[in-house]
Amino acid sequence: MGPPHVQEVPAVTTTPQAVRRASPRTRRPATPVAPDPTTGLLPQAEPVRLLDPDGTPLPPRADLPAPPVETLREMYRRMVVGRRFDAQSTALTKQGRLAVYPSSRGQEACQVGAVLALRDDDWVFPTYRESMALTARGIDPVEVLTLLRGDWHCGYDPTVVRTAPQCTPLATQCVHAAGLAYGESYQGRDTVALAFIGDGATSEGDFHEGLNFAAVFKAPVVYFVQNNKYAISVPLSRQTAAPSLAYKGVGYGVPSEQVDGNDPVAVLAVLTRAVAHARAGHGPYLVEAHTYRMEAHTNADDASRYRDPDEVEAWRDRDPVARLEAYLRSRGELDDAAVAQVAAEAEAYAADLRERMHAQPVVDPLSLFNHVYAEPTPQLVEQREMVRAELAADAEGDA
Ligand SMILES: Cc1ncc(C[n+]2csc(CCOP(=O)(O)OP(=O)(O)O)c2C)c(N)n1
Ligand SMILES: [Mg+2]
Repeated sequence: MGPPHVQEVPAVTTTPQAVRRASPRTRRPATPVAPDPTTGLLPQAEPVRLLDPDGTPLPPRADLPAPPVETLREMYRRMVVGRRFDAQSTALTKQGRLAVYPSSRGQEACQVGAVLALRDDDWVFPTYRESMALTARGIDPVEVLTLLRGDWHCGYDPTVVRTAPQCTPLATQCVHAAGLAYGESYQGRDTVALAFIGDGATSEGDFHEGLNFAAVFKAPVVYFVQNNKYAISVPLSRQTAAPSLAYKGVGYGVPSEQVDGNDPVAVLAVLTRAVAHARAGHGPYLVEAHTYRMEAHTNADDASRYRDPDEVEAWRDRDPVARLEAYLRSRGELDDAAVAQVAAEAEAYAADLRERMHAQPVVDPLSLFNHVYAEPTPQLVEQREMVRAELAADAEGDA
């Protein structure tokens, strides 16, 4: 018998993986790919920008409708008037008419953009830095500056102008905004609350508690961080190791975006989208605007002790007012006459403010004790009585 017929083993031309795929017995079900839970929550890697620093428009974006040009013209007007108001307020500190003034020069796109993204019946929760936003909202500038003159806790009626008192304790406005927005939606109204906050204040617990509460209860709040690079003398690099402050939203399930805060068109477009998100019932939204504080923290601070003048100069080239003006001029929406008219309006606004702030305020010292609590505490009643007695003794001494 000859040797058994040995069938030649064919050369292996396929990989073991391919064999496994071909064999029904060994085929494994494809591992399901879990959806990325951060989808829609993380900001873009780079801040949104729609205008170059010289005002040249960048390609339009399908996901971000450009604001109407008439709104941009109005934005320009309010930014110019706002800048003049800001300079006048700093001057009033030097004339002894204001105790202190925190300037927002350089942050005009954020101050005015936030106001224009809202309806008049929405609520604003400002910090001490937002005097310009408040006047841009139409609140009388003397009423705005009453707090900084030290005459009264708040010069305007928050319920009438739908604007909370300016907060000096950092980040407390974040929880106030969450509570108000939740209350409004609970009562079936579609009001949105926008809370301003600084870069430094995002380290405060109240910022995190506000975000968390708003996210869990879908409160319609826009948290708007103006990252102006400093918390008094503390630079951002000593404040956070996060890739950007907008990344602080994801941990709470809050969608966020970062935007070039000196690009007025981008600021308005991003905030308009954020407000629409909140109003539609999707809960809070976090926006971080990258901007710069051109002046010192307040008139009482010397920024040259901790800031390189070259850094300040570099930001001067990104001026938001000049940027919007250049853009509107290039579109034929603004000419010399219109620019002069807005400048004249700003001068008249400042002159009126000066005149009224130079008038001696009439303040009742006892009003200091009003509205501190709904019901005054025994200590307040006692202190009020002490002040009253002292005033009476003074009056007797004068007589
Ligand atoms: C709870 C609390 N801690 C500290 C302060 C003192 N303080 C006032 S302003 C400020 C810096 C805040 O910086 P940032 O949040 O970046 O806002 P910016 O002033 O730059 O607009 C600090 C520490 C305060 N007002 N409240
Ligand atoms: Mg800051």
